[in-house]
Amino acid sequence: MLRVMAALIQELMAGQTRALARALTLAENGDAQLLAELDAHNATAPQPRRIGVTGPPGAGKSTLVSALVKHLRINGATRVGVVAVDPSSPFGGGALLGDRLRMSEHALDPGVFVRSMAARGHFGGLAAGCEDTCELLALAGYDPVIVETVGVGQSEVEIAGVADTTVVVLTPSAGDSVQALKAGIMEIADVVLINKADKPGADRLAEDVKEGLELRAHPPAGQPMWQPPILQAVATTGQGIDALAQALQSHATFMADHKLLAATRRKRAQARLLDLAAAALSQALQGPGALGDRFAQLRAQVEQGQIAPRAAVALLLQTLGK
Ligand SMILES: Nc1nc2c(ncn2[C@@H]2O[C@H](COP(=O)(O)OP(=O)(O)OP(=O)(O)O)[C@@H](O)[C@H]2O)c(=O)[nH]1
Ligand SMILES: [Mg+2]
Repeated sequence: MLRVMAALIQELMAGQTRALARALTLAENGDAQLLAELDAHNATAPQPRRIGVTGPPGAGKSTLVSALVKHLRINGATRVGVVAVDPSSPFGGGALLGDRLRMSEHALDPGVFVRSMAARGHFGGLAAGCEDTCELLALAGYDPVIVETVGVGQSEVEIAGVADTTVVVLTPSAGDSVQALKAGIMEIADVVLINKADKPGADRLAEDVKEGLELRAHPPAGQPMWQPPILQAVATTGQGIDALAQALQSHATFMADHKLLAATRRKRAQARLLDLAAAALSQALQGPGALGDRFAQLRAQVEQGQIAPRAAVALLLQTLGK
């Protein structure tokens, strides 16, 4: 079976789109052999740039990503990958119709691959699943990989963690800025893009965002500080996309100049370790084996009121410590 997976990885690395699609589905279903094979290759593979695009529903993220993809393709990117993540949708594997439609201008371009992901499944959580998807696209030679995430909230912030550079998209519509500031998404922004600048209120929003960014935590003394640019765009016409591409390049250069990319990726690996360990532990607690047995025993005691949940956890940790 492992040989089958090795062959599949070879095929996707050779540029076979069908092999890539199949591997992505296997990864989403948590196929241990495929994932082991992926890890083995990943250890040595070069990691392409990852761009996160995030913001409230309907802000124009997909339209923007589509325009950016077009720009990148015209300017020399041979393969651009897009992962559209919707934490609120239970459907995946390309069921997000809106994204499909808005990306359809690239449907005939073999240099563009679009994958949709949803909340369902994903051992270790959606962020961990998204990481696997990005890594498979990387192995298949897609560079950069762009991750679009819908929503404002914790899941969005977590998924933003898979990117090297995060673009926060806002619109002049009422409430966006307030919401963004509240949900702490200013903290994750490397570039703030005010889309729908054809509508009134874009300048006003830019002012609010500027104030919001000034409240951001500063890095430890002596460490360089990146100032997120605040851009305006009209994704539907392509206005402002050049400036966005330039800002992305500037951020990449800043990261490289100050050797921040490796640190960012190490931090990402740590977060991933925690996600995967927590999921594995949870699985072990409910499965067969010594840990599962001990947990079942303690659960029975809690059920019968012989012991309090917190005390049971203390005992469980003792078991683990041995
Ligand atoms: N007026 C105007 N409309 C825009 C602009 N960009 C996108 N839209 C429209 O806004 C709507 C939503 O665009 P999408 O690209 O699907 O937005 P999204 O953020 O990806 O949406 P979700 O993925 O559902 O959160 C569409 O009708 C777009 O045509 C813009 O710059 N100006
Ligand atoms: Mg979208």
